[in-house]
Amino acid sequence: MELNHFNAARVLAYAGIASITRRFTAKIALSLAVFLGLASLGYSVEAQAATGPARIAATFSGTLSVKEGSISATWVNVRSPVASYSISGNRIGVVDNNGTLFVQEGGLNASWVQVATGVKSAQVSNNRIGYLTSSGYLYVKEGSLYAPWVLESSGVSSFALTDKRIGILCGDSLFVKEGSLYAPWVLESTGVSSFALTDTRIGILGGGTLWVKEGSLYATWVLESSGVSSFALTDTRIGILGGGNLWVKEGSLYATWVLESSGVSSFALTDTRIGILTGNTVSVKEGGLYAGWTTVASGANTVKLSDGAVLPVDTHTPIGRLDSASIFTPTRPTTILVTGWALDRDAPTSPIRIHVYVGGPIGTRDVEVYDLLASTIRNDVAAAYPGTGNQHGFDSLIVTNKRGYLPVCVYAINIGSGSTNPLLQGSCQTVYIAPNAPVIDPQAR
Ligand SMILES: [Ca+2]
Repeated sequence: MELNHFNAARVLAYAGIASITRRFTAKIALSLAVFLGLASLGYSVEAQAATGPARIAATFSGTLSVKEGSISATWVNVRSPVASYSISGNRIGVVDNNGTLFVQEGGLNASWVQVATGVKSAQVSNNRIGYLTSSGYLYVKEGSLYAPWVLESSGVSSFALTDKRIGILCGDSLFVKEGSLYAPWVLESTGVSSFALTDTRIGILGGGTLWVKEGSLYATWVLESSGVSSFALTDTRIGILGGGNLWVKEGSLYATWVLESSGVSSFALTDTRIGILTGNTVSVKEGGLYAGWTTVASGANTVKLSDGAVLPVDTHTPIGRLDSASIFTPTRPTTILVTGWALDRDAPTSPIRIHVYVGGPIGTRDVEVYDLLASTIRNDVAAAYPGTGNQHGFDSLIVTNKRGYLPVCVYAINIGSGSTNPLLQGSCQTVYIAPNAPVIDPQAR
C-alpha cells in the first residue's frame, strides 16, 4: 500500500485562511482531514427490534408494484423494467434486463442504489444482499448497501440466504453455512433439485419429495410430502404446490396439511399471510389458515410477500449527515470540501471522529481514507438534538491525488456502546476531478 503525496503541513497552513463564507458557521473553522492511507472499519449488526409494515409485491408486465401495511393499501409502482426481484424487511432488490442489480432500502420512495452488474439472480434479506453470476460465482455482502462483496463460492447453480444462513446448490448437492460470511460450509444433502431456508428450517425437494429439518444444520430430515412441484417455508409454516393445489401447514413439522386453494400457479408465504397467483389474479389471506381470501390485483405475473421490516432501535450508533462534497474552488481543482455533521449519544456533547473515503465506500480498492474531527459549530444540529451541544459539524478540506469521478463516502466513528461505524446519510456523493488537473499549492491565492 502506498501513501500518496499528501502534504499535511501545507494544508494545515492553508486551513487558517478566513476569506471564504460557509453555509452554517458564523465562526469559520475549516479543519483538516488527515490522510490515513487504507483502513478498514468494522461492521456488525446492532440489536434489533420493532417491526415495520409488511409488504405485498407483484409484477405487471415488467413493472414492480408494492403495497405496504394493510392488504387494502394502495399499490405503489416502484421500478420498471424488472426482470426479477426480491423483497425482505424494508429492502427491495431488482435485477433489470441487463443483469444490473439495484437495491432500495427504507420507504417505497427511497432512492435506488446500483450494487452489482453481471447478475443472473439476486436475493436480499434485512441485513444481506447476495447475487449469482452467470458463471456460477456467488457474492454476498452484509450490513450497509455499500459494504464490500465477499466471494462465497464458485460452481453455484442456485442460492438462498437469510440474515443468518446461506445455502448453495452445487450440482445436486446442498451446502449451508450459518453465522458469519466466512463460516464453513456444511453438506446438507445430495439429490436436491431445489431448496429453501429460514433461520431455523431447511427444506429440500428431490424427485417431487419434500424433506424439512428444523433446528441446527445437523438436525434430522422429516419427510413432509411427495408429489410436490414447488414449496415455501417460514419459521412456522410450510406450503406445497402439487397439481395446482396449495396445501399449507402451521406449527410443527408434523402438523396437518390444510388445502388452501386450487388452480394456483404460484404462491408466497409469511408467518401471517399467504399470497396466491391464480391465472393473473393475486389473492391474499391474512391471519389463520382458514381466513378468507382478498383479491388484491389482476393482470399480475408474480406475487411475493415480506414480513415487516426489522427496524433498529438503537441510540448507540452514531448519526449524522454528509451535507455536501464538492471541489473547493475552480482554482484548486484537486481540493475537496466536505461539510456535514456527526454525533454519538453515548458522549452527546463530545465531538466525534469521522473517516472520509475518497474513491468509493469502504472496501473499494485503493480508496483514500482521511480522518478528521467533527467539531465545528452547528446550531441547527444542536436545535434538532437537544442536549448534544453544538460542536458536531465538519467543514473540511482534502487534497486528493485521485482523478476522475470520485465517490466521497463519510463514516462516523463510534464511541462507547454500539459497534457500527455507520455510513452517514447523504453519502456517497461524487465529485469530478479532471485527469490532468494540476495540484495547486493550497497556500496559493
Ligand atoms: Ca456509541
